[in-house]
Amino acid sequence: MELQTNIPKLGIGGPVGSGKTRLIEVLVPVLKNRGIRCGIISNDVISKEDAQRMQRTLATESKLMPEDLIIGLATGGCPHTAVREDPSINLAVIEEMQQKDPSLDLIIIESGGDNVMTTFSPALADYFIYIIDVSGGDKYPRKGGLGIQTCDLLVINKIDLAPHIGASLEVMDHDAKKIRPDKPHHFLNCKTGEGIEKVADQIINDLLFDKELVKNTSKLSS
Ligand SMILES: Nc1nc2c(ncn2[C@@H]2O[C@H](COP(=O)(O)OP(=O)(O)O)[C@@H](O)[C@H]2O)c(=O)[nH]1
Ligand SMILES: [Mg+2]
Repeated sequence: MELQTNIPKLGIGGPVGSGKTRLIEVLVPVLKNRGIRCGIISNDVISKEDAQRMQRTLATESKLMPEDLIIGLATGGCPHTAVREDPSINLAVIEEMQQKDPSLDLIIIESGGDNVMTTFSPALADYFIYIIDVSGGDKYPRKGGLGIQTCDLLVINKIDLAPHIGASLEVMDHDAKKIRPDKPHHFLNCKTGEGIEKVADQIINDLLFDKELVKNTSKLSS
């Protein structure tokens, strides 16, 4: 069988607890509604807890996708290595997934949590989302870091917590624009899903639409 080697690959990185897994949980149903079928790889240092959680939330409970298209990788060592320096294990899993289901449209790869320095190898991810949350205060975007500065899309999550933390979304918006003048950022509340349609639109526009791989997709409003 011929492999669809050009399958679009979306990398998601960010600090521990910023909402990487939760973002995937709210993104997959929205993409599915638009005719996009996803496979998921979740990298973590020692556990496969996140993959097991998504197998439950996205497969067993909601039947949104087959359980065997959600793979957990316990990578050991530094969380960056498996997605940046040596992505070979992730690439092998992607090849297996494509063999299992050649009609997949998108692979989502969650990186292990980091300290703002994650980036993905271009061999592994065609599009890179970095997700931070407001709970560390509104200083986060302006302090920068490789992930925040180089990602294709910056997601600022947990906006529901901003009033409790005393974080100003206006300041975060201003600083994100300043540090990434030509690249997008979106605010998100993964608890309610507020903002997820904009994130999905951005991914479709930037990663999928160009490649003409969006099937049965409602036309994006321009
Ligand atoms: N209040 C609130 N909690 C969130 C939001 N997004 C994620 N969480 C919670 O934050 C915790 C960490 O999320 P998770 O997706 O596991 O983070 P990860 O370590 O980056 O994968 C979980 O308890 C989530 O339920 C959000 O938008 N608002
Ligand atoms: Mg996670």
